[in-house]
Amino acid sequence: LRAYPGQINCGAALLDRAAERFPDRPAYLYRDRVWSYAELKARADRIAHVLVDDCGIRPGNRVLIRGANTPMFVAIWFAVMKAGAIAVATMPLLRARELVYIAGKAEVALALCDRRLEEDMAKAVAASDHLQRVVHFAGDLASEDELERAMAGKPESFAAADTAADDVCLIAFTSGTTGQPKGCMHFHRDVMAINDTFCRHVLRPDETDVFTGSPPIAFTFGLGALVTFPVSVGAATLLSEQFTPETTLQAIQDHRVTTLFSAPTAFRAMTALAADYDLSSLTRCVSAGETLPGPVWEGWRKATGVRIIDGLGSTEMLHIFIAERPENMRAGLTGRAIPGYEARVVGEDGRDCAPGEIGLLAVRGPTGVRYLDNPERQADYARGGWNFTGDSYAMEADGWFRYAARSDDMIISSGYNIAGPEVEAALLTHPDVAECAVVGAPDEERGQVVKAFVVLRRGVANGPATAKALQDHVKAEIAPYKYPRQVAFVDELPKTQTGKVQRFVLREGEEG
Ligand code: 3SK
Repeated sequence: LRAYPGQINCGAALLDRAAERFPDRPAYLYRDRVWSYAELKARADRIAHVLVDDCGIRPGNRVLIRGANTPMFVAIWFAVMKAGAIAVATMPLLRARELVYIAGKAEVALALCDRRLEEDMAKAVAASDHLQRVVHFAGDLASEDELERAMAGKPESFAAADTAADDVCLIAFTSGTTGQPKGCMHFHRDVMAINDTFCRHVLRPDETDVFTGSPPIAFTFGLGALVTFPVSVGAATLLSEQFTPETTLQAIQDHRVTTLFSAPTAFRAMTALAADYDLSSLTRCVSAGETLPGPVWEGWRKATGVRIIDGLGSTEMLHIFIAERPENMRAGLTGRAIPGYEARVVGEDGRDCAPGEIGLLAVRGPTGVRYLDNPERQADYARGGWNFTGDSYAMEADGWFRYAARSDDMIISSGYNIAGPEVEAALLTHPDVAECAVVGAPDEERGQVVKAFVVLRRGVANGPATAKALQDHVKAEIAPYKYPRQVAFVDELPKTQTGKVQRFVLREGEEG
């Protein structure tokens, strides 16, 4: 891993370098517009002037950004970095109550908001003790807006704040898979490090690549995928606010996309349609954020010839720290610790587990957890210099990691340890199952029993006969003791804004 200087500004280090090396290459494609790197930099610099000269932003101030995946969002993010301020990027679907919570926790006074999302922002400002000012921007580039007008008179160049490598530059909020979102602070050097680890060693892109994908930029998976990774090498990125399986496939064909980031459910949906499109440009596909079931991995490989990189990352660690090059990827395995990171699997007593034994994943490297104002969670996640991510894994003798479950998703039934995701993967191989989530339900006799919440494909009847067919199917696919003794049919699964299933909501429902 590169050693970073004591003073570094990640916005300048990434964007100014790309604009210097590749001024005329396309940086962002959006609707019918193409922004070159020179244009992206000029916009980011003008916005930085607006932040500093007009809004009084000083290094260390926090700026909330509210918008969908648009080039304006990217320019604002770089402007905040270059001004030495701290970006608090928020998902577009957040409602006023959630914005008030985040603004309060992160102590944010200024927000930049896409005007298409102003309604909840206005309600949040009215209800917040912290938010004082909102500057609107036209994320769709369809009109002259407040920010565009303020930018008009500003110089095209901005001297970036002289920030320390260890200055906080972003506060990312977890998506709430285990309850209330928690703020995680990251430094300028952390943003540099994700490019020098996952991007450099696993993706290995260059300026000729074309990136696209569905994760929101406000989610750190999307921030790396669609902002820092492509900009670090001068590649082009296609952004869209709303990707459906069809529009994503069409975009890959039309723009000769090489590098796609998405989530397991989307890969599954796209697999069924892939034959109708020319996807021959694709060389890298990355899935993260949720467990990638083996059948989805295999289905995509058969349909496209591309082996999905199933990365393990977290908001606490900023990005992916276990993954593998696509040509090495093996079904059912996540990969090895990315160069720069170390990972091990330990038992509840802190000793290292034997090869193949399931335990708690611990990781350390250039990034790590720094919770905002949450010493209890900090002490729980960071122990003895290692980050305990809350995932249960086994490490094989060759250093490859095999995912078992989120530690909360391990089900103990009659003394058996059953990983919920394994049962989910088995259910997903049944043609009637569209989506499912498996949790432990309390049971007097067995302690817990395996319970499956199933969303059926359209038109499939949800009676006892279907439940029995699914149970028999699981018994035939994996060790029969793992079959779901209870099956509940639901119209949809509870999910976070980043698309992660909130199994804790299902579990709490069971516990009453
Ligand atoms: O939360 C996650 O699953 C994740 C995965 C990859 C990169 C970043 C994140 C937050």
